[in-house]
Amino acid sequence: MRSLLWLAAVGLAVAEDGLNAWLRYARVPSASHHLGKLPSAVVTLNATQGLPVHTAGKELVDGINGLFGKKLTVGKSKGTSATVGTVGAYVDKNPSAAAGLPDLIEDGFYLKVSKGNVLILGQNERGALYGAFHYLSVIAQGNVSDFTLTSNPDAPIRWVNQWDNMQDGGTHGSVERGYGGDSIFFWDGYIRDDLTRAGQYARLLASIGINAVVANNVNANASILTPENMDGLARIADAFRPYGVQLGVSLNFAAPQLLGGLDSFDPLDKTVINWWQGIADTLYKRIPDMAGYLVKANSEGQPGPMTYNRTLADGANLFARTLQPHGGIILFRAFVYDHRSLNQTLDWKADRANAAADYFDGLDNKFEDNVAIQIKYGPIDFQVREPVSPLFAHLRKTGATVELQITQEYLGQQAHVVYLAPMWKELLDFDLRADSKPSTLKDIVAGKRFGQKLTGYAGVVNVGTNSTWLGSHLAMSNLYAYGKLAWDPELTSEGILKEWTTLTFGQDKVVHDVINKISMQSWPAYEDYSGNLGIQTLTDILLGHYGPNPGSQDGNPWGQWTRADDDTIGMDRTVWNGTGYAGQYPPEIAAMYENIETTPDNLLLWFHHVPYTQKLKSGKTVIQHFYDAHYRGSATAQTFVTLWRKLKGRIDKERYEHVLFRLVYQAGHSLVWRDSVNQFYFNKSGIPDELGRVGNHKYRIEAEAMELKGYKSYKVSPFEAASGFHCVVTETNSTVGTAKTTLKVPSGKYDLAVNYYDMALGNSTWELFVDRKLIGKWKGDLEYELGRAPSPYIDGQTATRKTFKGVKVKRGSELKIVGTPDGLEPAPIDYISVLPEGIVD
Ligand code: GCV
Repeated sequence: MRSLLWLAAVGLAVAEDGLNAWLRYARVPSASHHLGKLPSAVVTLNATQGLPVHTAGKELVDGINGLFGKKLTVGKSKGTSATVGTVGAYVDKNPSAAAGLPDLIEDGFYLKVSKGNVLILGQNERGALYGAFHYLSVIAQGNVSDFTLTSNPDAPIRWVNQWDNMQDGGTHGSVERGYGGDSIFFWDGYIRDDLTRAGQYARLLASIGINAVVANNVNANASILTPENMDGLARIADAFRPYGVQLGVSLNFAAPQLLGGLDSFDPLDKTVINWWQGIADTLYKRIPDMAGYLVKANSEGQPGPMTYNRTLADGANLFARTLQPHGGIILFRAFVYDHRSLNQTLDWKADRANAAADYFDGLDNKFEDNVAIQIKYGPIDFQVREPVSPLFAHLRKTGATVELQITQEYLGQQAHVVYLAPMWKELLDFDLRADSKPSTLKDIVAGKRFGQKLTGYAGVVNVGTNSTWLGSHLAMSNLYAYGKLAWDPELTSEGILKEWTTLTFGQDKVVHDVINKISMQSWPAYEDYSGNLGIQTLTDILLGHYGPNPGSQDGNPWGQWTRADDDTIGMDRTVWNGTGYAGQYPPEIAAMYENIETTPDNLLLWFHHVPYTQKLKSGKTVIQHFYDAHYRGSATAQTFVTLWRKLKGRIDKERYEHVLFRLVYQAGHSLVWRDSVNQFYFNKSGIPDELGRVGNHKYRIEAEAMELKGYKSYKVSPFEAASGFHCVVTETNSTVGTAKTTLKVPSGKYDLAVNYYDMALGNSTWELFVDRKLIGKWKGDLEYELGRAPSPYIDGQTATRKTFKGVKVKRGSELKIVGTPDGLEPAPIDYISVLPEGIVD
């Protein structure tokens, strides 16, 4: 008790693990001054335990207690009150009030705050809960003034997709592209017994307006539909229901065969249709409010209707018809392409980017009314920069949802801070000029442009059992922003961030300034130090999609090609000479991308194949832009650490240290990115950096050039993942290695940066000595600290930097690293930089 009082007195939050994210309800400054402006009681209209209005009442009680220390009574009282319920229930009790109420659409809410009385009305129960969360968010930001607000969602579909597997193991583990731990829903082939986290997740999602979650991976395991697992799904739906979040299910198209024992999964086969009808009826019996299905078909090895020469519409309609009696909908994915047959060498016109429009053209009026097409924002796959998918302009009758990715698959996997709202805003604001009329993506997915009813947003989130949900506290601003933009795409990235920061970290201006600076610079910085000018992110696309490996894009049928050779780079997607992709856009946009002069620099290499010496609008050549951008981006990443350090003592230690650790790691890995990408293109093009930086690192001592005992030189592949293309590894997996050198620098204080490889095959130990004094000792255990895809290789995914600041050395000092291997990790070292103060290289 004493310690609790003490913590309250110093005003510092207790250590926070992130579980409550932005719904912490932490005490606001000067809380006691505001009590008079808050309600004293909560009155819930039409509240049934386990449904959203009831939840809204509970949140109001808990929220106002936490935020202000005011305990609300429940039920009518003489004083002020917060009344929450549906419009219908309110008007039943107060018929005369009906005329004064605004028009609300599904899930919308009306909020009126006046002298401590609060009226929260939802068009439906969910809307009432959204209104309650909105009110709590406003007061949590310290605003207790009177206001009136009518808020309707921009689009009806605001879903989250989890890519959770039924089982851990396999290529992708418990959550495919998940970096925050194991699935909160499934374990060992079944639905978890304890679904507490599912309920907590639904709470967070409801507070940002998300109305459905597809819990299982689009690469679906048919076993999700066994009777036992359908019972389990019903339990997930029960955990979601108090928050108005509906459950959606991903299907495996071949389930009739894989699970049902039929000899076919042909969507036009009567027995197959009946089988699926049985599944729908069974599911709805267990989950009457199920949202519907999500289907990935004929893509990346998944089965689909094309196996039987049926169209994608035949496939989607099969499910649509089985759901119609129950009111469910289908989100059918446009991410359809063949990853096996594309041939880069033989076919200049082959292009994965063409696939979606090619497959869906001609089908627009063939889909049932309860089908919407779910389209990734760009035509390839969640890259750091892609043009908006042209398919959005093709579907006029069938509704479209835009698929965004909150889990940072190609964008640093939550080990790098990348605030994504600015990227999403650019995409949503992009005007496709369909029929030469304003046709922004946001208007298309709101159904405003073409008038479809079933439109909206799908966000791939992939939270896990980690208490931070996504594996990083700062990454949660992306989830928050996703929900907010799906509700209202007019909001600004900075506005959303400010709100999230206040709710997550409080009102300290310094905290705000730092988080704003880091976040708003993070996407441009990441783009700078990864793939530039629309060449794609350049992650290793054959392995974890995480670290740099530009060479992995080409020479395989995955179709993420860059067509980089010794002189030229970029995909020619023009109509006149290339793959014709540019021609999939409406004429004004097609003309812009067709012409190199009017193609924006940031998408130049997406649309055009050019020499490295091609001049950009900035006046720089492509290759010099690569070099400069990589130096600029990685330099920005270094500043994130300095900025964050200002927050020591201003936020709780737990979150401060967690974020600091990641930012230090990111700063180091941004240098790995910089050097790998620059080295790769320098080697290819042979064009030197005008500023002489690339390949020249005067502060570096290559490990392979040191005096080695028990260590040997090792040629790294891909070559650019090591400075000097080599590192050192211990001679055996059980013997210690030593690398020594005599320093030739003037005596003084230096930062010693050791670049090493932290593979997922063991936990080697490294010890750094100067003149026999131990400077530092660390383990290769990042696989436990960072959720990013683990790699067993010495490559750009595992390359890591450890820096020791301000170390005293003398001219002639002996610098020594001792590496003790562990498991299959041979304590690899790339190089050591001896850096004068203020220099990072
Ligand atoms: C769920 C990319 C990802 C896959 C993902 C796929 C998809 O290829 O790397 O992990 O599969 O997209 O969106 O279906």
